Amino acid sequence: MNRRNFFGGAAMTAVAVASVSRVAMAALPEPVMMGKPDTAPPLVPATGRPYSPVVTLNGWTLPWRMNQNVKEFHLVAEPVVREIAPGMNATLWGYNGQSPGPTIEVVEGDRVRIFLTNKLPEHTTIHWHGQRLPNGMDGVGGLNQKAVPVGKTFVYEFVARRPGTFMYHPHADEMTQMAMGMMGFWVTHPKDKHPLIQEVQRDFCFLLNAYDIDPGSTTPMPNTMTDFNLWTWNSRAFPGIDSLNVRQGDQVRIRIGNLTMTNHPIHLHGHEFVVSGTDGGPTSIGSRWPEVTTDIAVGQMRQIDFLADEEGDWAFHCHKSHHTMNPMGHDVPNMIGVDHRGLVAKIQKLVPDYMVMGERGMADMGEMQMPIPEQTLPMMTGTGPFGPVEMGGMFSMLKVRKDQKPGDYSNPGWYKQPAGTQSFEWNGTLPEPARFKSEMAAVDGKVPGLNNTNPMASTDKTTTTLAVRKPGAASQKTH
Ligand SMILES: [Cu+2]
Repeated sequence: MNRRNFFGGAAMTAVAVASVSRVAMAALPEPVMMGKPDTAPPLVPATGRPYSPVVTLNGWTLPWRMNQNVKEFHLVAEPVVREIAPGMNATLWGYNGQSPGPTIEVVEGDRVRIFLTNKLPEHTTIHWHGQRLPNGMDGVGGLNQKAVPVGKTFVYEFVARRPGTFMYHPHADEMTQMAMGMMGFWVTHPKDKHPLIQEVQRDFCFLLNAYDIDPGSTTPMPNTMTDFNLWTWNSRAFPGIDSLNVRQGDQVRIRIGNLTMTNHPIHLHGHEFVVSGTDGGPTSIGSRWPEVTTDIAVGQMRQIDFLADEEGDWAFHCHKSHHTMNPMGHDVPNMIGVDHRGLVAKIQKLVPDYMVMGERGMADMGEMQMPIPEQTLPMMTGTGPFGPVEMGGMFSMLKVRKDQKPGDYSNPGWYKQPAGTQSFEWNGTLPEPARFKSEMAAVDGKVPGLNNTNPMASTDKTTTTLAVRKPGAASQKTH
């Protein structure tokens, strides 16, 4: 094995752990570390069976080495500093330099060996959520194995028996270790064409996680059960979450796992998707129906598939509005409709920094440059091409572009809407109705289950009269 094979040809900012002794290193795969919270390009496999790799949102895939037909990975459990969004670093626990840990990608039938080195201040284990494996490899401390003591390295070894969407996390002092960010994604690709697993052009994955970090501090509070103030995807909060950038016409898959304490209805704008798989495996074709929101319960994973055929910048977010907020959004008294005039000046005599929040709703918060403690994200901070997006937390965008090159995951910038297709202020007149004809023509025939029922599409080119359909054979065909 040489270093070049080990890295699989991927360009990434990886550095070896210096403190592991040279002797120990000789037998162990060199642990690969990540120094940045960026979305790494897909890791195209240089050894082993070929597959179409995933892209981990604000994450990366762990390189492996082949050792006599065994895929060997090395995970290092350790304290890390994770940038939640520009302006806020959190002191978390994770793997190989980041929280979550790196994504592990293997192929159905692969024999996998994972070395786990414990550099935490307490013991740990790893549970391989969703996998078929020997009982002694399942990673529940005390039940399946002794926990891995501080400073020791344990080995997990099993065959990746079924293709699918999985995750890994400790099963020792879970409450602390998961609250501190210890988790990672696992994808087992099918070894052959699979009747229930469609080939896709883009395949994204991320974990839902949440932290309770007091404004001004950096370490999460592990005792919090429900009242979290940072709702994150792969330990990032908007505007720190990268967009999902695709080419128009791509078949897209997004895999999501939930390791928070509550459910998250994940919602995609502009498209319909199907749930093509769970951590239990691919769903049967007959069980799939179109959705624009899918609820992901605690400990569940969902894999959604869709055709990205609508150009634009489409919001993609948790539909719980409190989950698209950063700290400062909670424990604020309700001031909507309260008129503070006169009162503020009086209070400011006693409390010079006093300011009013929310008497006209909270939208002012999106623009307000209020002083907040260091290492704290404003409640809603994202800025779009038309002003504040007024969201934080579990929010990102699907960016669909005609000219995005195959395999190019870079951010194309803001979508340039065609003239006359944006919501506008009504001033008593309306533009020529003729404008709508081209839009209707574009819609015509595209809505599944509605077969050419758009009356405007069948009018001639110069008038906009509605074609009134009479009851009869024609109408029966359309319903
Ligand atoms: Cu949510």
